[in-house]
Amino acid sequence: MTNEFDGMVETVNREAEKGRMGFYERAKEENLAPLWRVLHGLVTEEPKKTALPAHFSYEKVRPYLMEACDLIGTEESERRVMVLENPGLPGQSKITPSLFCGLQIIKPGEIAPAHKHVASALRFVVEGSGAYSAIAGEKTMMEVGDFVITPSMTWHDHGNESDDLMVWIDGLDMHMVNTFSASFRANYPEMSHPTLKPEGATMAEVGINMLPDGYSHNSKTSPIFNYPYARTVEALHKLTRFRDPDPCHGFKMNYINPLNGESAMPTISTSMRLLPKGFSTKPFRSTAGTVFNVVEGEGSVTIGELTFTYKPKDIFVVPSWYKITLSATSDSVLFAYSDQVVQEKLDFYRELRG
Ligand code: GTQ
Ligand code: FE2
Repeated sequence: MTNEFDGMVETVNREAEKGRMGFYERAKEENLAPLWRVLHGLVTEEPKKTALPAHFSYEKVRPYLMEACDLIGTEESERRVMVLENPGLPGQSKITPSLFCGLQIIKPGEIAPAHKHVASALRFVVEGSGAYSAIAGEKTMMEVGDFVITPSMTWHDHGNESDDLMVWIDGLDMHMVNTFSASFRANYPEMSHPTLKPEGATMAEVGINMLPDGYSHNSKTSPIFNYPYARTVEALHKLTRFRDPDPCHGFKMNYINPLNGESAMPTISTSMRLLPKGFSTKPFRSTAGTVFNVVEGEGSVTIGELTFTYKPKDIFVVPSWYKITLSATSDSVLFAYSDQVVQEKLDFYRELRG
């Protein structure tokens, strides 16, 4: 599959290489390897296009979620999640080289047991109502379109006290954590973490542009762990009355940590955008690998050479350096998450408009 000249510097003479093979073999014995055979594969002229554009139709995916419901419980599985794999990265549980995407399903009466880990997680609710996620002993009830955060190394369990199934997207950064071999995890000794704060406590503390006197918070993640859809979509619609849409992004709002104005999560950028009916975006590309979920509306998205039509609940993936254009046939509200914030912190991020 990989040929031995893959990634080899064009200037290395293939004939001359034959005379060097013995040297390479002896060097290998000492765990040494010549850079000149791999240099341009390591330091590429443009981003490597390993991940591919992909579209997951919720209509097609949902029956598999239902089947998983019949086949395994949340106690045995810990989390009943079907992983969305990038077709260019099979078997790696990656939706982009740095990000995980899964669809988690929880039945009425079920509990997904409490655990914690270094990886941060986001939940984006796709279907159902009235299941909760409990973060450090505070429950939040979830509705479609809500964006919920599980910060690094924070106890969390999920439960469904409603009569309906609930499905949400799990976005995690564990591939970043694992790149640095920095992963730890632990299970809580009981199924659920004890309740320490009443529901809505954090919203009262930090959700109204006020802080309790003497409040302190020492996490790099926003203390707000549920950004309800109702408030987000209301703000977006209001913006359309007095602001111009960005030609490439439409009306786009980023989720932020209200304490410092930075990204709500330290490792994953999150946003919601509104594309009014008939709006078509100008081409845009960036080095951020991005996962989109359609909350409302229909339209089409072109990613590189591929065009997909989208409907509510569909998920699509825009890998690094693929050109994206969106065209809304009805008012469209799109959630997105990406590795942009990490790339910005590390000075890797690049974008091109047009
Ligand atoms: O819900 O805690 O999809 O820890 C992967 C890892 C979900 C979770 C995932 C997790 C979770
Ligand atoms: Fe977890």
